[in-house]
Amino acid sequence: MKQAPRPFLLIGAVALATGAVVIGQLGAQPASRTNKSTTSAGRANASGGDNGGIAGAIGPDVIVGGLTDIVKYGTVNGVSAYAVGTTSCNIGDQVLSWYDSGVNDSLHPVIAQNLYRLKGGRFEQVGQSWLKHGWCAVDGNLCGQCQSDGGCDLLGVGCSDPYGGTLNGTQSDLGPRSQVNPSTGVFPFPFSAAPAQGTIGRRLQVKIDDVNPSLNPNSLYFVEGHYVHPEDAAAGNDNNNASYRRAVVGSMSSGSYTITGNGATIQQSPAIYAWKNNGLGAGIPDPDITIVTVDVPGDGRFLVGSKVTQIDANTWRYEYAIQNLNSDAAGQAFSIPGSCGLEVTNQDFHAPFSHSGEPYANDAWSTTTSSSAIAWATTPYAQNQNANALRWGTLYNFGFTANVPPTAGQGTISLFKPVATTSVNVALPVPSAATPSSDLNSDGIVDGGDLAIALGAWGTADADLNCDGTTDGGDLAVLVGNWQ
Ligand SMILES: [Ca+2]
Ligand SMILES: [Ca+2]
Ligand SMILES: [Ca+2]
Ligand SMILES: [Ca+2]
Repeated sequence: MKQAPRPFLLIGAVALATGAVVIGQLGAQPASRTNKSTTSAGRANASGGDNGGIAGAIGPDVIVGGLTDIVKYGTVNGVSAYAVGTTSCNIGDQVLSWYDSGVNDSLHPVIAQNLYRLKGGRFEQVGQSWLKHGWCAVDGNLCGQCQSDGGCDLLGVGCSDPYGGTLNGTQSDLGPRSQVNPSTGVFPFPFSAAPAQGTIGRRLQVKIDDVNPSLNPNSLYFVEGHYVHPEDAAAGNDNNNASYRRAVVGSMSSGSYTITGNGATIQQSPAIYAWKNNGLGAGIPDPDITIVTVDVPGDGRFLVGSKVTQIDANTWRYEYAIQNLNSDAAGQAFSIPGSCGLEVTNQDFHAPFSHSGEPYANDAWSTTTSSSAIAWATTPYAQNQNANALRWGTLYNFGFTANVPPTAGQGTISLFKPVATTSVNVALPVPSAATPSSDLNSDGIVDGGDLAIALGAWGTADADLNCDGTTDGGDLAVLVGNWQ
């Protein structure tokens, strides 16, 4: 007879009954990981997509089978706190350790909870929690037939284990993300941290203005759960560890807005897939959004989403979102190729905030535009190891408006930590090469007004019409050639 679960685990079990669950579908694309373990080869279909993840599985393989109840805790200084219930499953063929004491006490999962908002075509992360440290895995059947191991210290093959929202919001069980290596799944335990602030400390924090319905009309929200476990990582099974579910913001009570889950948990899908799958409205995919994965050799995975929208005859909006799933190296910069005639406006950036004593900075990335690149960057590792790098479990946004339509190209993510690979390239839609307009004052005609500007810019790049880096007689020839 199996060990009786602690009574409050039933909270999660009850919530589960109302949470519809879908086994691996809708664009779950955890392609096999070839850079860490040869045993992962051939697992592309085993851990996602169409077959529910059982056949061909090798080793222990934890996933988020269900995102259940969402608990709210109130608001302090404009920041509201929540916790999201998560039910894990072991879809592998070996048991998964779940120790929280004794010599193996760090062989258990840590659980990240995140909140995202899809608003005005942009998909942003607006909240993140510290990491719930797991304890006591029971023998549920959410993801199939559980082969009971009879105790708390293992998650058996095929078994599921629920943590209700109140458990995932227990402040004393929440440790910092900064002490976890998401690539290896290794972390110290017990974790070290200053005492938690009352009400909101360590929990999933979101600025109340980011969920206020009157400030965010026509917005969709999504919660995400993500398990990190050293055995799952060692087996090369850690690219399927995040799942998302739509969430709906309700009414205000006791100082914060109610948020509830809505519809199915989309298993083995990092939240960035919610952008594409709901890009034209709830449940309506947007074919113009592309999501691609890029793996850092020996490290972890980024997912990059992009969407380009034509605003008018001569204006396009470029939106990129990068989710760091489990790269320990993290991202330091992102760049898109530029061109001589490219005109960029409204270049911007968005990141969720770290909190509760995590050591990371929260300053915005710098933005630059030149004829060679449109770029964003944070402080290099050599200058500040706690700079606002694109760390695991977060999604950052990069956007701009340009005067040319997109073409197939390549963006570059520069890595933050000093690892062998300094950057990775990713195929993306990027602005096509632009030819400078001779209508320098944008009045619709090429004439003396533009000539005056060219003469005033002599020796600088400000009226460089032939893309040689300066303004001189060559540019005057171009301008005169376009005279109207
Ligand atoms: Ca896994
Ligand atoms: Ca068990
Ligand atoms: Ca003109
Ligand atoms: Ca020139």
